[in-house]
Amino acid sequence: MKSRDRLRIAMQKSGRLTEPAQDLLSRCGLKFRQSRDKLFCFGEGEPVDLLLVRDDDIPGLIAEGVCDLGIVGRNVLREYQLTHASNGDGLDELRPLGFGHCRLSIALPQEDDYAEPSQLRGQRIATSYPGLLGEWLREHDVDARVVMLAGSVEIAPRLGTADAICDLVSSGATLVANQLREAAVVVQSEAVLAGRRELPLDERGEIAELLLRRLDGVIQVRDSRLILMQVPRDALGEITRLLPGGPTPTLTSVDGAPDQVLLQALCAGSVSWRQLEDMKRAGARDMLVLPVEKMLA
Ligand code: PRT
Ligand code: ZN
Repeated sequence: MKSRDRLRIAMQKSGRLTEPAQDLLSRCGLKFRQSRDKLFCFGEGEPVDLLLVRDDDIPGLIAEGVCDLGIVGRNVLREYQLTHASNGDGLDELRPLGFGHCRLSIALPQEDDYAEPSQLRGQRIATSYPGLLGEWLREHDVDARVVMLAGSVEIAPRLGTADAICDLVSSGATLVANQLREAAVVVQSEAVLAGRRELPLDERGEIAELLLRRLDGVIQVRDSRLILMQVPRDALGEITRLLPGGPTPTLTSVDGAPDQVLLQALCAGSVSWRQLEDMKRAGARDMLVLPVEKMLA
């Protein structure tokens, strides 16, 4: 088989997104043989191979056709699109993946109050995201100076090289440790599946579509629970209302107990003890809550 009959996915070699990305692909039924250089992993079973790279290289590899898909932070993808206009144009966020959540935010020294964007006028803002910050400043009609730094952005105000920063935040602990306060959110980010706007028209396109369908099946049920219980028919209305997420339950009659039904429902999100206890008080019994692994409608 020619190499380009196979789909190639780029993901982060070692970092925050590596483990959840691997987990997601394995839930989609993809298995990889790890090669000795650990840069290229040959896919067993499905014709899908992995390229393990730095996250910053992923959008470029897709834009240049070296890879077909990539798992990367929205922050990295959008920054590439903004700073590589001709190449970035053909790229698209195909799916949000629900992990690697963070935000790109502007932060100021703790002693500075913040009320509105116009305060940033004339300030020096240090960032590794000049594209995204520049776009935000234009949208808010703020003329500020963007100071490009590759790393350790958070110490720039203390060093006196900037008045403010624009960096990724998740818990906020790094900001606090550097005596900074979050002032404005520029982008809400999470890991996304990136690809070219047009899927390839050959076999790779078909494999990509198969993968997207599996991915949807995994994402859709990732936080879902299947709930099973026996319910008296006359309490059905009340118990259905108590089901978290308002799903439409499937009902099955119980042999020898015409006043009872077996209720089965797929609930989005977790089901708490309290919710179960409320349903039990309303008459439900033999309740089971099960995690869901896959779904194919
Ligand atoms: O080597 P390579 O270039 O591949 O890795 P990297 O060091 O550039 O990336 P990595 O692994 O740090 O992050 C990969 C992606 O994870 C990012 O592009 C984001 O999409 C996402 N992500 C989620 C984060 C964070 N959360 C995060 N907290 N990326 C970075 N951080 C950093 C942030 O820059 C700051 O220094 O963590 C610190 C803040 O964390 P808190 O919890 O103190 O606010
Ligand atoms: Zn990086």
